[in-house]
Amino acid sequence: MNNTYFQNAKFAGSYPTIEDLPVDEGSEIAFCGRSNCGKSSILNALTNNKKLAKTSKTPGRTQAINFFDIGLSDEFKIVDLPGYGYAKVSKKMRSAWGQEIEKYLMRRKSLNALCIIMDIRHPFKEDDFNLIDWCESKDLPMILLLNKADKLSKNKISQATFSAEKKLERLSTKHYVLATSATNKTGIESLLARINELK
Ligand SMILES: Nc1nc2c(ncn2[C@@H]2O[C@H](COP(=O)(O)OP(=O)(O)OP(=O)(O)O)[C@@H](O)[C@H]2O)c(=O)[nH]1
Ligand SMILES: [Mg+2]
Repeated sequence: MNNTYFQNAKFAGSYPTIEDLPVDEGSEIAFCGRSNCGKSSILNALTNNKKLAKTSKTPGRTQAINFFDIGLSDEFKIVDLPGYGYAKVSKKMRSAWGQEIEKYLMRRKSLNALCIIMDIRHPFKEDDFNLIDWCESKDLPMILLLNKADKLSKNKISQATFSAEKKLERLSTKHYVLATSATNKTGIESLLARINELK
């Protein structure tokens, strides 16, 4: 029963700065990753609701800290963060977002785990490693997604998963690697199970 879609998920608010965030209680999993890796699409896949979080072909779609009440319990939320590494916004904007995200990550006591999403074809960029190392330093559990798996053959997916697991061998913090696709739903059941476990 644990792996059913979060069908009762609801948008719970959008916050441009951390000063306005809902009270820091309960538990949250934050979705992080480079712009365009599919954070919002994965959230929609988990909830079986294509309209829940706004997605776009153009990187930089999500521009605030967005909270979703997932319907598992009153206290548990998923937080969809703006992507990092998006070159087209001005440097000033980039650093302003970066600072808000950083403040959220550093200060939020309810943050229970991170779901770090990467494009399976271009994983482990410097920003991704920074986040992974930061989780390791805080002993914060992480779920690492190799997303857009529909773009690769089964064989290549296995290779990418194996190679990711190898890269993360050194970590002592709890972590999981999953190949996913928001498009054809590969790995979504496993992700539901992991979120249920870490919530
Ligand atoms: N083929 C494929 N495309 C995907 C997948 N996930 C997302 N996309 C596409 O990638 C683009 C970006 O998806 P978003 O979910 O908006 O990405 P995001 O990480 O939320 O982006 P930002 O909000 O800009 O940080 C969209 O065109 C999606 O349709 C996937 O698993 N497979
Ligand atoms: Mg988004």
